[in-house]
Amino acid sequence: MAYSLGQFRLQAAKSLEFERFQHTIGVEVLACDLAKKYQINAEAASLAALTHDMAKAYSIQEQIEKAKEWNLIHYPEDLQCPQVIHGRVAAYMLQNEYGINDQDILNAVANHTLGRPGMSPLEMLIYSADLTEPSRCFHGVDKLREKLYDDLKEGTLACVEHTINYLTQSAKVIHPLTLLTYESLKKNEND
Ligand code: DGI
Ligand code: FE
Ligand code: FE
Repeated sequence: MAYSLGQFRLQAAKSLEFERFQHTIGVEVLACDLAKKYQINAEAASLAALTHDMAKAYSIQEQIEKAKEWNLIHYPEDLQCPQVIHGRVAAYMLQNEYGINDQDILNAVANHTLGRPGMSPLEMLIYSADLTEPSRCFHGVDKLREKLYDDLKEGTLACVEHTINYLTQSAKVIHPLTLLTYESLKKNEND
Protein backbone atom coordinates (compact mmCIF):
# COMPACT_ATOMS: atom_id res chain seq x y z
CA MET A 1 0.00 0.00 0.00
CA ALA A 2 1.53 3.32 -1.07
CA TYR A 3 -0.02 5.28 1.81
CA SER A 4 0.14 3.91 5.34
CA LEU A 5 -2.75 3.97 7.79
CA GLY A 6 -0.69 6.42 9.86
CA GLN A 7 -0.52 8.82 6.93
CA PHE A 8 -4.29 8.67 6.43
CA ARG A 9 -4.79 9.23 10.18
CA LEU A 10 -2.48 12.25 10.09
CA GLN A 11 -4.22 13.62 7.02
CA ALA A 12 -7.61 13.28 8.78
CA ALA A 13 -6.19 15.14 11.80
CA LYS A 14 -4.87 17.95 9.62
CA SER A 15 -7.71 18.40 7.17
CA LEU A 16 -10.87 17.82 9.24
CA GLU A 17 -12.44 19.92 11.97
CA PHE A 18 -11.68 18.50 15.42
CA GLU A 19 -15.12 16.98 16.02
CA ARG A 20 -15.10 15.36 12.59
CA PHE A 21 -11.64 13.95 13.32
CA GLN A 22 -12.85 12.55 16.64
CA HIS A 23 -15.79 10.97 14.84
CA THR A 24 -13.41 9.50 12.24
CA ILE A 25 -11.24 7.89 14.95
CA GLY A 26 -14.42 6.63 16.66
CA VAL A 27 -15.50 4.94 13.42
CA GLU A 28 -12.04 3.36 13.12
CA VAL A 29 -12.10 2.01 16.68
CA LEU A 30 -15.58 0.51 16.39
CA ALA A 31 -15.07 -0.78 12.83
CA CYS A 32 -11.82 -2.52 13.81
CA ASP A 33 -13.40 -4.11 16.87
CA LEU A 34 -16.34 -5.40 14.84
CA ALA A 35 -13.98 -6.49 12.04
CA LYS A 36 -12.14 -8.77 14.50
CA LYS A 37 -15.41 -10.25 15.68
CA TYR A 38 -16.69 -10.90 12.14
CA GLN A 39 -13.32 -11.87 10.62
CA ILE A 40 -13.27 -8.94 8.25
CA ASN A 41 -9.87 -7.52 7.16
CA ALA A 42 -9.04 -5.02 9.95
CA GLU A 43 -6.61 -3.03 7.81
CA ALA A 44 -9.29 -2.54 5.16
CA ALA A 45 -11.73 -1.50 7.91
CA SER A 46 -9.21 1.05 9.27
CA LEU A 47 -8.48 2.51 5.87
CA ALA A 48 -12.17 2.87 4.96
CA ALA A 49 -12.97 4.34 8.38
CA LEU A 50 -10.12 6.87 8.29
CA THR A 51 -11.05 8.12 4.82
CA HIS A 52 -14.86 7.80 4.72
CA ASP A 53 -15.47 11.51 5.50
CA MET A 54 -12.31 12.95 3.88
CA ALA A 55 -14.41 14.93 1.35
CA LYS A 56 -15.88 16.85 4.30
CA ALA A 57 -12.68 18.90 4.24
CA TYR A 58 -14.46 20.64 1.32
CA SER A 59 -17.53 22.84 1.46
CA ILE A 60 -20.81 21.35 0.28
CA GLN A 61 -20.59 23.52 -2.85
CA GLU A 62 -17.11 22.16 -3.64
CA GLN A 63 -18.35 18.60 -3.04
CA ILE A 64 -21.18 19.19 -5.54
CA GLU A 65 -18.78 20.65 -8.11
CA LYS A 66 -16.39 17.71 -7.79
CA ALA A 67 -19.27 15.21 -7.95
CA LYS A 68 -20.56 16.82 -11.15
CA GLU A 69 -17.10 16.97 -12.72
CA TRP A 70 -16.42 13.30 -11.88
CA ASN A 71 -19.90 12.07 -12.96
CA LEU A 72 -20.87 10.97 -9.47
CA ILE A 73 -24.43 12.33 -9.51
CA HIS A 74 -26.73 9.35 -10.07
CA TYR A 75 -30.13 10.47 -8.72
CA PRO A 76 -32.04 13.80 -8.66
CA GLU A 77 -32.12 13.33 -4.87
CA ASP A 78 -28.29 13.55 -4.78
CA LEU A 79 -28.67 17.27 -5.48
CA GLN A 80 -31.82 17.71 -3.35
CA CYS A 81 -29.90 16.45 -0.29
CA PRO A 82 -26.26 16.99 -1.31
CA GLN A 83 -24.91 15.96 2.12
CA VAL A 84 -25.27 12.38 0.83
CA ILE A 85 -22.60 12.60 -1.93
CA HIS A 86 -19.38 13.09 0.08
CA GLY A 87 -18.75 9.33 0.29
CA ARG A 88 -18.66 8.96 -3.48
CA VAL A 89 -16.39 12.00 -3.77
CA ALA A 90 -14.02 10.47 -1.18
CA ALA A 91 -13.97 7.08 -2.96
CA TYR A 92 -13.16 8.80 -6.26
CA MET A 93 -10.27 10.69 -4.62
CA LEU A 94 -8.97 7.50 -2.96
CA GLN A 95 -8.88 5.72 -6.29
CA ASN A 96 -7.62 8.53 -8.49
CA GLU A 97 -5.41 10.57 -6.16
CA TYR A 98 -4.21 7.95 -3.66
CA GLY A 99 -4.05 4.86 -5.89
CA ILE A 100 -6.33 2.70 -3.75
CA ASN A 101 -7.77 -0.01 -6.00
CA ASP A 102 -9.41 -2.37 -3.51
CA GLN A 103 -13.00 -2.24 -4.79
CA ASP A 104 -14.48 -3.35 -1.46
CA ILE A 105 -12.77 -0.44 0.36
CA LEU A 106 -13.87 2.00 -2.37
CA ASN A 107 -17.46 0.70 -2.12
CA ALA A 108 -17.45 0.93 1.69
CA VAL A 109 -16.39 4.59 1.48
CA ALA A 110 -18.69 5.46 -1.43
CA ASN A 111 -21.77 3.86 0.18
CA HIS A 112 -21.26 4.76 3.85
CA THR A 113 -24.14 7.29 3.91
CA LEU A 114 -26.86 5.59 1.87
CA GLY A 115 -25.79 1.95 1.63
CA ARG A 116 -26.78 -0.01 -1.46
CA PRO A 117 -28.56 -3.29 -2.19
CA GLY A 118 -26.28 -6.29 -1.62
CA MET A 119 -23.70 -4.64 0.62
CA SER A 120 -20.56 -6.64 1.50
CA PRO A 121 -19.65 -7.27 5.17
CA LEU A 122 -17.08 -4.40 5.00
CA GLU A 123 -19.70 -2.03 3.55
CA MET A 124 -22.18 -2.94 6.32
CA LEU A 125 -19.43 -2.50 8.90
CA ILE A 126 -18.55 1.06 7.80
CA TYR A 127 -22.19 2.08 7.27
CA SER A 128 -23.08 0.94 10.80
CA ALA A 129 -19.92 2.07 12.60
CA ASP A 130 -20.44 5.53 11.08
CA LEU A 131 -23.84 5.78 12.80
CA THR A 132 -22.94 4.16 16.12
CA GLU A 133 -19.26 5.03 16.87
CA PRO A 134 -18.54 5.85 20.54
CA SER A 135 -19.06 9.63 20.29
CA ARG A 136 -22.58 9.30 18.80
CA CYS A 137 -25.03 9.79 21.65
CA PHE A 138 -28.60 9.83 20.30
CA HIS A 139 -31.42 7.93 22.00
CA GLY A 140 -31.23 4.23 21.11
CA VAL A 141 -27.59 4.16 20.00
CA ASP A 142 -26.63 1.62 22.71
CA LYS A 143 -29.28 -0.81 21.46
CA LEU A 144 -28.02 -0.41 17.88
CA ARG A 145 -24.43 -1.16 19.00
CA GLU A 146 -25.60 -4.25 20.89
CA LYS A 147 -27.42 -5.51 17.81
CA LEU A 148 -24.31 -4.97 15.70
CA TYR A 149 -22.29 -7.14 18.08
CA ASP A 150 -25.03 -9.82 17.94
CA ASP A 151 -25.39 -9.96 14.17
CA LEU A 152 -23.85 -7.66 11.56
CA LYS A 153 -26.68 -7.91 9.04
CA GLU A 154 -29.51 -7.49 11.54
CA GLY A 155 -27.61 -4.69 13.25
CA THR A 156 -27.17 -2.91 9.92
CA LEU A 157 -30.87 -3.34 9.15
CA ALA A 158 -31.66 -1.72 12.52
CA CYS A 159 -29.32 1.18 11.61
CA VAL A 160 -31.11 1.74 8.28
CA GLU A 161 -34.47 1.56 10.07
CA HIS A 162 -33.26 4.17 12.56
CA THR A 163 -32.18 6.48 9.73
CA ILE A 164 -35.51 6.12 7.91
CA ASN A 165 -37.41 6.91 11.13
CA TYR A 166 -35.21 9.92 11.80
CA LEU A 167 -35.65 11.26 8.26
CA THR A 168 -39.43 10.69 8.35
CA GLN A 169 -39.77 12.46 11.71
CA SER A 170 -37.76 15.43 10.47
CA ALA A 171 -39.73 15.50 7.17
CA LYS A 172 -36.57 15.06 5.07
CA VAL A 173 -36.39 13.51 1.60
CA ILE A 174 -35.64 9.79 1.86
CA HIS A 175 -33.09 8.96 -0.80
CA PRO A 176 -34.11 6.03 -3.05
CA LEU A 177 -30.86 4.21 -2.17
CA THR A 178 -31.76 4.32 1.53
CA LEU A 179 -35.03 2.54 0.73
CA LEU A 180 -33.36 0.05 -1.64
CA THR A 181 -30.78 -0.73 1.06
CA TYR A 182 -33.56 -1.32 3.59
CA GLU A 183 -35.53 -3.59 1.25
CA SER A 184 -32.43 -5.57 0.32
CA LEU A 185 -31.46 -6.24 3.96
CA LYS A 186 -35.08 -7.03 4.91
CA LYS A 187 -35.45 -9.49 2.03
CA ASN A 188 -32.18 -11.11 2.98
CA GLU A 189 -33.43 -11.50 6.55
CA ASN A 190 -36.50 -13.34 5.23
CA ASP A 191 -34.59 -15.61 2.82
O1 DGI B 1 -20.92 12.14 7.38
P1 DGI B 1 -21.54 11.80 8.71
O2 DGI B 1 -22.17 13.00 9.37
O3 DGI B 1 -20.62 11.09 9.61
O4 DGI B 1 -22.74 10.77 8.45
P2 DGI B 1 -23.39 10.24 7.08
O5 DGI B 1 -22.38 10.22 6.03
O6 DGI B 1 -24.09 8.96 7.39
O7 DGI B 1 -24.59 11.23 6.78
C1 DGI B 1 -24.51 12.50 6.33
C2 DGI B 1 -25.92 13.08 6.33
O8 DGI B 1 -26.72 12.41 5.35
C3 DGI B 1 -26.68 12.95 7.64
O9 DGI B 1 -27.12 14.25 8.00
C4 DGI B 1 -27.88 12.09 7.33
C5 DGI B 1 -28.03 12.31 5.86
N1 DGI B 1 -28.75 11.23 5.16
C6 DGI B 1 -28.50 9.91 5.16
N2 DGI B 1 -29.40 9.25 4.40
C7 DGI B 1 -30.25 10.19 3.91
C8 DGI B 1 -29.83 11.46 4.39
N3 DGI B 1 -30.47 12.63 4.11
C9 DGI B 1 -31.57 12.55 3.32
N4 DGI B 1 -32.24 13.67 3.04
N5 DGI B 1 -32.04 11.36 2.83
C10 DGI B 1 -31.41 10.15 3.07
O10 DGI B 1 -31.88 9.09 2.63
FE1 FE C 1 -20.25 10.64 6.10
FE1 FE D 1 -19.00 9.74 9.14
